Amino acid sequence: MAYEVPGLPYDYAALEPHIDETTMRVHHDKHHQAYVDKANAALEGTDWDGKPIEEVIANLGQVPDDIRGPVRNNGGGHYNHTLFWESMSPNGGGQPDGDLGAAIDSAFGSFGDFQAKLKETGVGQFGSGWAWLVHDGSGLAVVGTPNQDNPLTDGKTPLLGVDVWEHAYYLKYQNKRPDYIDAWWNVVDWGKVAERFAAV
Ligand code: MN3
Repeated sequence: MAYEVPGLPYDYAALEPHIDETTMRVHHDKHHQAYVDKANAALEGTDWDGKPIEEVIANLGQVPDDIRGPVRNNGGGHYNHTLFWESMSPNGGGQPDGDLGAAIDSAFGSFGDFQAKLKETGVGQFGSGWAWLVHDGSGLAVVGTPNQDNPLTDGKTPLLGVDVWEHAYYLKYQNKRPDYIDAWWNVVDWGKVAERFAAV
């Protein structure tokens, strides 16, 4: 079955003022839709047609050469954005407690140190990409990826990602990517991140 853009679990304007409604409409309805359409077109008629997107992204090396590039970019775009929408909530913000909070303290020193590292990774990503909190098999780590690449392809499990493509923030924040990341913390759904962590 072809991929579809999942509906947002909240209203387009629900993340205001941190993420503006117009950005959410264009980002979700236009950008994500384009990734889905192009991923579907690339995979149609291949053995990978209908496979869960996680499986495709985790096994990119096995995808046929002639479609690997489009699948990497657009399949990655579909997976990354699906995770991104689910990682935000109008009731988000704050910081995680429980096992996830303890694991962040253990890996990075403190929640503030973790935030600084993720921000530095996102701000430092040249051009378009993502900054991620991942589980790398032994513990938590922060990594960056260019374009629509995803840590799954490197065998890591993404727990949280921030989209640092200009389309994610330019209408409201223009060139101020650091300000966008600062604001984005206010909508992070730590309950969702904790669920992913518990499942690793
Ligand atoms: Mn995006």
